[in-house]
Amino acid sequence: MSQKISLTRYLVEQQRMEGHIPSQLRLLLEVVARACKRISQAVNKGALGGENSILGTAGSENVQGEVQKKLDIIANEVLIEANEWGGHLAAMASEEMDGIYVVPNRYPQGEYLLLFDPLDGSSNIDVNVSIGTIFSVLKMPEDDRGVDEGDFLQPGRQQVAAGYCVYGPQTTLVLTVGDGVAMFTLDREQGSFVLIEENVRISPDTQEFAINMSNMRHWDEPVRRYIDECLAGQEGPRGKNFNMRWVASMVADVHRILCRGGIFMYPWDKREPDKAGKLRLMYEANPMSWLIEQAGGAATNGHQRILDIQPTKLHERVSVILGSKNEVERVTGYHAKL
Ligand code: AHM
Ligand code: MG
Repeated sequence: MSQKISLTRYLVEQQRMEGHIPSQLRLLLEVVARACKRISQAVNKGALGGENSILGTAGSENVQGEVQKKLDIIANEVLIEANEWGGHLAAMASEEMDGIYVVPNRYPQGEYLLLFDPLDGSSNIDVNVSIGTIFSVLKMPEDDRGVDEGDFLQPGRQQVAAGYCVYGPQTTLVLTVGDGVAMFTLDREQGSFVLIEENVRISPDTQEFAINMSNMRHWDEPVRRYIDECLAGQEGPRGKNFNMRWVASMVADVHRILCRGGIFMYPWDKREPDKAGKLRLMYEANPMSWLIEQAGGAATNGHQRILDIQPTKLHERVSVILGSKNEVERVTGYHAKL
C-alpha cells in the first residue's frame, strides 16, 4: 500500500462512495476507536502505574459472578465516557454492567445502541498476553418511545457495525459495516489507526483448531468426534495432521483465524447442562460471527447460525463454533447426526 489510509479517511470514503455509513455511525465508530486507543495505552502501562497500576483484581464481581479485574472496569468507563455525550447513541450495554446504560438526558440521544465486552480475555491481563475489546452496534427499533433493554434483543444479523480491537504485539482494530472486513493497526507515532488490509478472507479449509482441551471430558459427542478425528492426524479419517492453538482470549483466537484460517470452539458442555455455553451472545458471539461471515467463514452454535438466534436476555450465553467454512460445516453435520 503506497499511501497510508487512516481509519478516519476509510470511514469518510465508505460514507461518501458506498453510502452505507450514515454520519452518526461514522462518528460512533471513530469514538469507539478513540476509546480503544486509550485502553491500549492503559494496557501498555501494566504495572508502571505504581499505586494506580492497572493490574490485579478490583475486588468486585460482575453480573455473571466473575471477578472483575481493574482493567475490566477502567475499559468499561473509558468506553462509556467517550460515547455518552456525542449524540449518536441512545444507550449502551456491557459485559461489566448488569443493566443497560441509557445516555443521560443532559446529552442528545441518537438512534444507535452500542454493546461491548470492554476487556475480553481478562485472565490474560496480568500475564502480558493478548487481550481485546469487542463491540457490536444495533439501531433502535423504529417508532420506539424511550429506550429499554428489550430494544437490544435483536438477532445478530441486524447489526449495522461490529468489530474488535486486539491489544497484542500490535494494537489492531478490525471492523465490518456489512461490506467485508477491514483491519487497521495503530501507528503510535501518528496516533492514528492505519489501514493494513481491506478485504480480509478466511480460507474455507484449515489444519488448525482452537479449543480448551482441558474440558474434553465434558464435551458432547459431536465436538469430541471432530477433535478426535483431528488428533488422529494423517493416519486418521481426515488424512492430514492438525495443529492446535488456544490463547484464552477470544479476540486473539479470532484474530488468528481472520489472518490464517482455523476453527474456534467454545461449545456447550456437561459441567452445567443448563448453561448454553461460556461466551455471551450479544457482545462476544454476534460481533465475532458477523466478522467471520463477512470474511467468508461460518459461525454456528452447532444447530443454528449464530446471527439468526433471537436473544431473550442481555447477558445470554451461547455455544460457539466459528471459522473456516468447510470445517464449521463438518462440525454442524456431526451435530445433525445426533
Ligand atoms: P472474559 O470475557 O471474562 O474474558 O471471558 C471470555 C474468554 C474468551 O476470551 C476466551 O475464549 C475464554 O473466555 C477462555 O476461557 P477458558 O479460560 O475457560 O479457556
Ligand atoms: Mg469476554
